[in-house]
Amino acid sequence: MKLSVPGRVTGAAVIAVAALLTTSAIADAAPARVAAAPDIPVANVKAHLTQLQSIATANGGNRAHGRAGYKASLDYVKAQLDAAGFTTTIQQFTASSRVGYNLIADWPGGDANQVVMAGSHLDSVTSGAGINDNGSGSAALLEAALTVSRTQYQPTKHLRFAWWGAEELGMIGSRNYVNGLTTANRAKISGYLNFDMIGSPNPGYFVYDDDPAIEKTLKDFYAGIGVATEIETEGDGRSDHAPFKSAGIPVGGVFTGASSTKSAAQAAKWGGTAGQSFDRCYHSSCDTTSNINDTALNRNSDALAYAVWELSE
Ligand code: DPN
Ligand code: ZN
Repeated sequence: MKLSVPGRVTGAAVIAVAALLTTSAIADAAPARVAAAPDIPVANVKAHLTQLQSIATANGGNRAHGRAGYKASLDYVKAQLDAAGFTTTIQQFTASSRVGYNLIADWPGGDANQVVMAGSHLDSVTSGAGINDNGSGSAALLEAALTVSRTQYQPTKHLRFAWWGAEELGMIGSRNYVNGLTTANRAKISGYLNFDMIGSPNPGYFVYDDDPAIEKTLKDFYAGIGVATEIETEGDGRSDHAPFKSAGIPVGGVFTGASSTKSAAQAAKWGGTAGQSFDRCYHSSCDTTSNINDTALNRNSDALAYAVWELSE
C-alpha cells in the first residue's frame, strides 16, 4: 500500500491507517511506511551477535583471520544458511601465512545474468571480539538472508550474499573473490552492497556516495523513516566494496562511524554525544556486545533489507 495523501479521506480510513502504523511501531520500531521489503527482527540480529561474542570468548577473545574464532564464526553462519536452503561455497586463501576463508551464499533462482550481491567482513582484529566491527554487518546480513528464505522471496534478479575473510589485513578476501571472477561473471554483477560497522554506540547515519542509484535507494529508506543522513567519508576505500568498485561494479552501503568524532551539529540531528568518537571501542578489546546501539542496528538491518529487496525485484 502506498501512503499517498488523498484529497478526501473518511474518518474510518484515517483511523485504520493510524492503527496500522501504531501496531508496526510497537512491533519493532518499524519505518512508518509500507514497502515490499520486510522488517528485519533486530532481536534475531542481536542473537547472532551474542553467538559471535561467545565464539570470540571461547577462542582467545577474537575472531581474527587465521585464528580458531574466525573459522568458528564461518561455521556458525554457514550452518544456518545451509539449513535455510542456500547454496554455500567456501573460498580458501592464504594471507600472512595463515589460511583464510570467504563464505558465498547463493539463493537459488533469479536471472543469473543480473546478480545482486551484499557482503560484510566476518573477521575481527586480534585485539577484540569485533562485535560492531564487523559482527554488526555480518549479523544483519545473515538475518536478511534468513528472511529471504523464511519469506521464500523470489526476486527477478539472482541474490548472492558474502561474508569476507581478512578484511582487516587489507580487504584480502573480497579482493581475492573479485580477482577470481572471469570477465563474463564480473559483468553479471549488477551491484554490490557493503555493510561494515552499522551499529556504532554513538552512531551517525552515513550512506556511501559511489553509485547514484544505490545511494538513492538507501537515502529513500532513511527519508521514509525520517532520519537524516550524511555522505560517508571516513571510511572511503577502506572496506570490501573497494575491490568491486575498482572492477567497475556499482557499489553502495551504510556506515555508523568509527574513530572520527561526532560534531555538535551531528549530535543535534542524531542524538548521542558530541566531541566523542562514533565508536570509542573501534579495533579495541571493548568492541563487545555492549558496544552496539540497538536503534542504529535496527535501522540499518532494515536499510540493508530494503536495498536488497528494492534492487533485486
Ligand atoms: N573497515 C573498517 C575497518 O576495520 O577499518 C572501517 C570502515 C568501515 C571503512 C566501513 C569503510 C566503511
Ligand atoms: Zn571493519
